[in-house]
Amino acid sequence: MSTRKNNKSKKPATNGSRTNGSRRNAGYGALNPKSEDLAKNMEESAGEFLTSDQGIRINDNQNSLKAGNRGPSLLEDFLLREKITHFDHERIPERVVHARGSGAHGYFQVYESMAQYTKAAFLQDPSIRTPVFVRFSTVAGSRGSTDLARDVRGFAVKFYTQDGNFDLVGNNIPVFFIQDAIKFPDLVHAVKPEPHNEIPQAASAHDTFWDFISLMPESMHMIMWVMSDRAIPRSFRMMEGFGVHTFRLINDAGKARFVKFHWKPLLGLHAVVWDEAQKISGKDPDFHRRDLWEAIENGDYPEWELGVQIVEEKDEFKFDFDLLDATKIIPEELVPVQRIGKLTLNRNPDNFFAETEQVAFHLGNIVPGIDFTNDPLLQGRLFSYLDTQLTRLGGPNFHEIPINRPVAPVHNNNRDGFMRQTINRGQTSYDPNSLRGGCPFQAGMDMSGFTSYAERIDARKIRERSPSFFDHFSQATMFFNSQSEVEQNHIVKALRFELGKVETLPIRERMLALLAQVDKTLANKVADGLGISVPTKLDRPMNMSIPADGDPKKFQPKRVKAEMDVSPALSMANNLGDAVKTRKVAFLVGDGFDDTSLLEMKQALLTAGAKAMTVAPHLGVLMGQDGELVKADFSLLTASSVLFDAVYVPGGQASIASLLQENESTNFVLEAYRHCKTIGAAGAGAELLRAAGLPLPAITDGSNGGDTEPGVVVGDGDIKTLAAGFIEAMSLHRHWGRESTETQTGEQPLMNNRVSEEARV
Ligand code: HDE
Repeated sequence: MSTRKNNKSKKPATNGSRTNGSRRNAGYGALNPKSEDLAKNMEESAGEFLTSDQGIRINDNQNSLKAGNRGPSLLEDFLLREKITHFDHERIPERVVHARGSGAHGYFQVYESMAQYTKAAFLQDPSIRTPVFVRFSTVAGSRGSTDLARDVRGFAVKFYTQDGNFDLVGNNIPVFFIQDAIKFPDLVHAVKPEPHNEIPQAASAHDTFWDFISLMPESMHMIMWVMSDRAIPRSFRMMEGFGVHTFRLINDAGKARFVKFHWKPLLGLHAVVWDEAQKISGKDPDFHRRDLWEAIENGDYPEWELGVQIVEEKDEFKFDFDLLDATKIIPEELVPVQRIGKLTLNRNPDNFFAETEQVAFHLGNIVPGIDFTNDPLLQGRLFSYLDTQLTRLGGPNFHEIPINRPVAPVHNNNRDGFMRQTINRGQTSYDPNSLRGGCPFQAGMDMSGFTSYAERIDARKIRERSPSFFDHFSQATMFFNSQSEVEQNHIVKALRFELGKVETLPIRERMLALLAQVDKTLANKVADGLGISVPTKLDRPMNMSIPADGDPKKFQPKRVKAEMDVSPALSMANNLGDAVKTRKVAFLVGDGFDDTSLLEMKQALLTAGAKAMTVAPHLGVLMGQDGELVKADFSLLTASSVLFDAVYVPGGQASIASLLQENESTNFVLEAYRHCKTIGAAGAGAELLRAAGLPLPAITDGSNGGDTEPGVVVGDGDIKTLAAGFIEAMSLHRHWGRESTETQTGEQPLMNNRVSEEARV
């Protein structure tokens, strides 16, 4: 028996706590085959010796090997060299787009069999939970950039189905900037930091982006979305997801139908305000990442319903837009979204790099029952996603990385390459073969063998865009018309901000000319903010993306009579959902707080599913006037109102007196007020609101601010009534009426003015 074996049993004593591992492992197992699969690669150090990568136990991890204690280090020091070499190579290239992201594990379950439409195995049986890994992201910023950039959010879902991996690589906006993949590198070069000085980080508000956009009228629908509050979500958990392109569903009989995929969040759609977003970027650039992580750790599992819009093949040309054009939506009022199942995220990754960074999505990962269409953006993506991983993950074997490998078995004749993990046994690695009885076999269609949809194509090879793609403005106008007055004002302000950062005047002017094609009032409002006027003459040719010998007239945008002027489903205001559950309320308290007003409000919020957190002049423990002890979760220095959804100030003279000694406390409530959040105060708490200069409601019976000040809830009596009023006010998410008294002085509310016929192209 070797000594080593004996020694192995002499492990350092531990407190026996492998709690983290066992708690997490408790969730693994038969319920989630992917988690079980990942567990094979897990490493836990608790109770283990420190070793080299070769398994040699290390005795001294503090000193390199030297010739004498003041002498030079020796080349022989294999431990030093191994450690430093590994460290030197820890980084891999970040994603060329969507570099900044956060992921989570979960599962998907269909509500009832979709066999009528698709043979996809994971859409057949409501009792089956298909494991998923989801990665949310921003697009333009680098890996370490802020979560709160104004940007599209990626919403990529990898389904580990029994028939192989299906990746739905979508965004939180249902359309895209461009129609043809050949323009993607141009778009991305334009939005990324400018190449000469690498400024600005994670921002579209600069010349090159707007220069490109001002010459690409097809981007106008998308621009309306990214200038709207959709581009500054309150949380990943509160945004929609979209597959963007039209895909196909194919059933067992081989019948195909067109489909658009949607994710509908059960918590509703919510955003922050732009000023808040910019402040969060400084106070907590990991705001969305932290929000997702904490929600899952707290057991508040984020949920989305999967929706489908299904269009019969015979209806392909029934719409006034082209189903293959990714700058168009199918309005929900035309084709309703059927909710067919639910996605639940219930486990945080164990290791960011191994899972969230190394996950490789690919639009081309589809399973029998789902297929592509000829959308030219989709077609280009089919090439890009595999290709990009070769550089990012270093070779063709990235499908073997644990997070990427399917739970379905893999057998083929692909071989070798950098970092190959699989040990393929046997003599043959080709097909057909006789030496292995022809294995691995091709699978018949009745055995889930994938066959591409046999779409008939009879065409000339040509570099052209279909004229059915040329209406660039109708849906942009429809989006703008569908927004509430507040949402429209936010679009105006966003455009003023973005174009205000553009230094080249002709770019601003070209953008105003394009905006006028969407909505004249919108263009004029933006122009007012920029101190210039909307050009009367259009900068022609409006569309610069014409072939060198193409006919400029043929390539100009043209407006088709839209079937719909307004689609109420497009307004976030019509999709509030539950705005109380999981929301964070800051309790501003000092020593001597009123115990009842703190405890009863906290209880009421917890019952409603919200979170209460104390923010105090100092960290440590605070004592109430009746002796209640509470821990300060944050000090006024470590927290900020922008990190909370609402603010509550319990009573207690001494508590208020100590808060009033800190400027931060009045700033806290004032800023929350400006960001239209619900603010509540009990008893003496109202003094803090008054000191901050907040208008208080005429009534102080604890109801929701009445008509005078919605969202400011003050009570000097029963806390239960106050709590009910406070929670009711929170359920509205924000009290936007406050905005009209600010900054927009003298401006008329935006009406749904369409561009007059003459002004249109
Ligand atoms: Fe992507 N996109 N994309 N994209 N995309 C990538 O793939 C690309 C597009 C989307 O969390 C890259 O692995 C092209 C539309 C998401 O890992 C790359 C075109 C939509 C993610 C790539 C598009 C998306 C990516 C970079 C135009 C919404 C992040 C790293 C034809 C439907 C996935 C990578 C993750 C990532 C190419 C347009 C969504 C370079 C060429 C439209 C959510 O392959």
